[in-house]
Amino acid sequence: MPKTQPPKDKPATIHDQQLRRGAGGELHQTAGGTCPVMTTALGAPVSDDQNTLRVGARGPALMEDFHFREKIFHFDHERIPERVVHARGYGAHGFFETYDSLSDVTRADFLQRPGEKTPAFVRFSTVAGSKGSFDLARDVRGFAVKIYTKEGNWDLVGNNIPVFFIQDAIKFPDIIHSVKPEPDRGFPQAQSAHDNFWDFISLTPESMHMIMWVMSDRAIPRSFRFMEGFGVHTFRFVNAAGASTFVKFHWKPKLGLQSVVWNEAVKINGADPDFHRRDLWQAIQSGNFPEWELCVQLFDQDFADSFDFDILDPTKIIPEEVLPVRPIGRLVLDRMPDNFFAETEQVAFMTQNVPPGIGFSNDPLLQGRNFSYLDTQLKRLGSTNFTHLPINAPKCPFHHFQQDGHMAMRNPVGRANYEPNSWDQGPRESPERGYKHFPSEEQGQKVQLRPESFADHYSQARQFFISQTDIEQAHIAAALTFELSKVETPVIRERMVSHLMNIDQGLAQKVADNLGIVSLPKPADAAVKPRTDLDASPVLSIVNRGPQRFEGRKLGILVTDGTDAALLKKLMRAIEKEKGTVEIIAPKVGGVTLSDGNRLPAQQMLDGGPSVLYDAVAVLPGAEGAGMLAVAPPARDFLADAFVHCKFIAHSPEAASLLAKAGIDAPDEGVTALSGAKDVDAFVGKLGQLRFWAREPKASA
Ligand code: HDE
Repeated sequence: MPKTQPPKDKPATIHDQQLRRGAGGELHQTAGGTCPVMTTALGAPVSDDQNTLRVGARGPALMEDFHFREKIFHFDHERIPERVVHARGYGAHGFFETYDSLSDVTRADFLQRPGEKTPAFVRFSTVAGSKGSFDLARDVRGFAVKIYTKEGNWDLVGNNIPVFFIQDAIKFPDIIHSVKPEPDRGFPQAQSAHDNFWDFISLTPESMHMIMWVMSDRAIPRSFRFMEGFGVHTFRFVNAAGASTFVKFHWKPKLGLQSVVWNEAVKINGADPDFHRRDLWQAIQSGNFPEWELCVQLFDQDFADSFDFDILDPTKIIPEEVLPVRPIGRLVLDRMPDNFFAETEQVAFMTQNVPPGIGFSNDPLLQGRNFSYLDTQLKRLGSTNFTHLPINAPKCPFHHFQQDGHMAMRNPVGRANYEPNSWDQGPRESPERGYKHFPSEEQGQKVQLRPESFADHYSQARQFFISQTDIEQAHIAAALTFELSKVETPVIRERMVSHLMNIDQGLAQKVADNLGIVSLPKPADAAVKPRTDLDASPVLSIVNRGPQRFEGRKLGILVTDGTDAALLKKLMRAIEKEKGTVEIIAPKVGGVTLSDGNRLPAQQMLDGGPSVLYDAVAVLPGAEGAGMLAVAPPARDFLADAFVHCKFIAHSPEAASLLAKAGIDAPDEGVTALSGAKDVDAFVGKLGQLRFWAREPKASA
């Protein structure tokens, strides 16, 4: 045997031997134990995964080492292109349950039988940021739902905002380029607060309604679980007789709507960039399955003709007060993917995935999307066979003659790969069962023309603004001020204010003042005179429609050694009864010793668990602990932030001095001193309001 070779079954050196041992020094289990033998991708057993094949222990590597070559080759190719938009997303499995038969309006198979459950997968996302960006960007959220029906997949690829920036798909690359990092400098990441975005927007009046939504609290949701979703476009339902009904889709969260405030969002991004995905993960893993109702607005051509705006214009809504929504089923998310990449990353949503009974309108944005999504999947997933991936494949039988291509996993079996054929093999079309496009009458010249009926860009922007509470209006003004303050070119800021003049004079004045614009510009030229007669639509406000319960929310309790065990227990029980969750924050993550001598482990250490991670907080130090917290900056921030973010705060009598240190000199009704059990009920009774908004004008002044 040549000298350079180790003895057959033994590691060469003591060091080499150590490499094969686990952290505890024990040998990894092998064939005889629970772990399977490692193999190459082709199944050859691997004997050494610590060392490349070399000529001697210190010699050059050998090309012959196929295991090394295969391992590195595969690693080098682990990334696929991220989505051009909606790159950062998080998905979950669940089901859709039908309430009533909708056979009168649609032949969609999954909407025929009350109580029927159909498997579903949902991916939530931000739009602008790259895959590794943070969750609390001010941005639209994607709300893409795939329902695996027995007659093919239905993808409702929606957003958490019911309108869009543009009216024609041809402008999509422009709006997206403008919001993405500027091409010369490569920043900012996941932010609309920069010149290019506001330059494009200020030159695109049709975006004004969407801008009101994006500058509102809708763009900084507290969690995916507390967001609405919208199909945005007008779609069609088609019934068995071939009759069509227009339909708009809405997802309504069972736990109600909730957002964070901007100062909080900025801090959450530092404290936990994965705040939204962690929230969904924790909710589902703990059995608190998030749920939404699918609601529809159904209408016919007569309604469309009589409505104030064009139902094909994706920058307009139909207010629920004008056309009520009807719940038709519920979506429950009850299972996380086994593997993020295989499912959430590789899922391919496409607006053109519709089963019989659901069809399209002529909305020019929807028509454009129907082209785009197929292209993007080919680029991203690399093969026409992306439908073979389990997450994308239908769960019903399917038969066709498509074949070959990269990574084909299924090909037609038998001689026939075409039809008609004489071999009596393969599938045949079915005029009865097959998808039929709605035969709408269309005529006209070939033109590149924006319809006159799309020309009103301000009236619904104003309607959205006046539908908000004072608090929410103030947030919109603050968001516009923040964003435009990051715009370096004064003329762009002024141009935006000139648009705001057409929406609401007060808003325009406030933003101008905040930006230091001395004299108000002229209102922007409007193609159609903005209307001021549209009634407010109170359902558009988040604050107006609070859930009045704490269910699904999280209380952060800051404790120290000596915390009153009985009080803590009472508080934790009360929150549990409300179906909320509790997280314990302590000076050390190992926990504290309570007043009764018991140890309580913590989930966060003080420095890692700021109050921005919670919906409400309680600060319950013991006497000694209170003194220690009073000189700890993170404890002061914990309280000061909770106060400024209008959270409900409970505190033990010992924490009074800490409140003063945090600048809370005049505790209001949102701050509850817990001196006994009855105070716990009073505190928990308030939590359903989620925030003590009455504090905000003073606290943020
Ligand atoms: Fe998308 N959009 N989009 N979009 N969109 C994509 O498809 C596109 C639009 C939406 O979680 C891409 O698979 C065009 C409106 C969601 O995987 C791409 C236009 C709405 C997702 C694409 C729009 C959406 C996408 C990129 C203008 C709300 C994420 C990756 C006409 C109703 C889906 C991909 C997921 C993704 C094109 C406008 C929602 C490039 C051309 C309006 C939720 O195909």
